Amino acid sequence: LLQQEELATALDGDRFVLHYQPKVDLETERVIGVEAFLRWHHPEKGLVSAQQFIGLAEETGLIVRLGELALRQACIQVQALERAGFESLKMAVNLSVRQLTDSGFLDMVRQVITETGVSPERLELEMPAELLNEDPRMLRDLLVSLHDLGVCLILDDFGTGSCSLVALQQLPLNVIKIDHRFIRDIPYNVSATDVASAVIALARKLHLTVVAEGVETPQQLSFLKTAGCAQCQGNLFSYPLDEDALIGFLIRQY
Ligand code: G
Ligand code: G
Ligand code: MN
Ligand code: NA
Repeated sequence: LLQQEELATALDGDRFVLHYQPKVDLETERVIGVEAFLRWHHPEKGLVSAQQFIGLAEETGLIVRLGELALRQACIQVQALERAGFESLKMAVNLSVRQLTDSGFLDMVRQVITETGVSPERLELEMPAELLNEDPRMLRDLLVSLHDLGVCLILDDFGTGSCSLVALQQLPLNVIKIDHRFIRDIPYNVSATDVASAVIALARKLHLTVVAEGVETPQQLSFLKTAGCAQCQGNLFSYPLDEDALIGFLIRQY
């Protein structure tokens, strides 16, 4: 069992890294960005995935420090990719509600952008769909401030939980991501294919870019292309890769 103290010690000891999953534009079939996922280099357990510690980090509040570390690392990686010749790739960073509602969040984002010198347009912030359950005024102020910084705003896990269409239309969001649970059941489950098509059509009407995550098969890819999905990511293209493997993958692609 992973414990709070162990997590805090790992945070002090700089035991966390990011892995990056390529995201592909379906029209050009080229990599246009990556999504960063936290991983913990654990002394006994080896590489531990975020799924096994993000919940604990959220409950204990350690996610605030851990999230800052992830954002900084992601921005540093953008600069490294730029030096390696990949000058237009976007970097998506996952955020928890606990971080987004922290009073210091906006200043932290500003500070990290300034400190690392990253162009805000290269940065994409992924917000969980459950964020839309927060107080509407607070939410609007937060998203408008983030949007004003010039970063791209992604609504993650779309289709899970409830989401007001008014909010979807009125908040300064740029991208919605169809949750991998819908993609998983394409093309054999009619309700999953119906949901995916409907979300893609809705996103286009609202002038939002739509991304499908968790794409694993050529059948899913061809369904999503036909339905008009703009971007895809998933194990069909690549698992999340460490820094060196990502550069290798990109070099082979280009
Ligand atoms: O890739 P993995 O199965 O480990 O991801 C599990 C969950 O952890 C996903 O929901 C993902 O969004 C979340 N996650 C991964 N990295 C981060 C991060 O840097 N910050 C936050 N807040 N969540 C993350
Ligand atoms: O919550 P979020 O959407 O950020 O997390 C996406 C999750 O999906 C992560 O845990 C990531 O590791 C995982 N993932 C990425 N690609 C695939 C895939 O092709 N199939 C499956 N099943 N999961 C994936
Ligand atoms: Mn995500
Ligand atoms: Na998701």
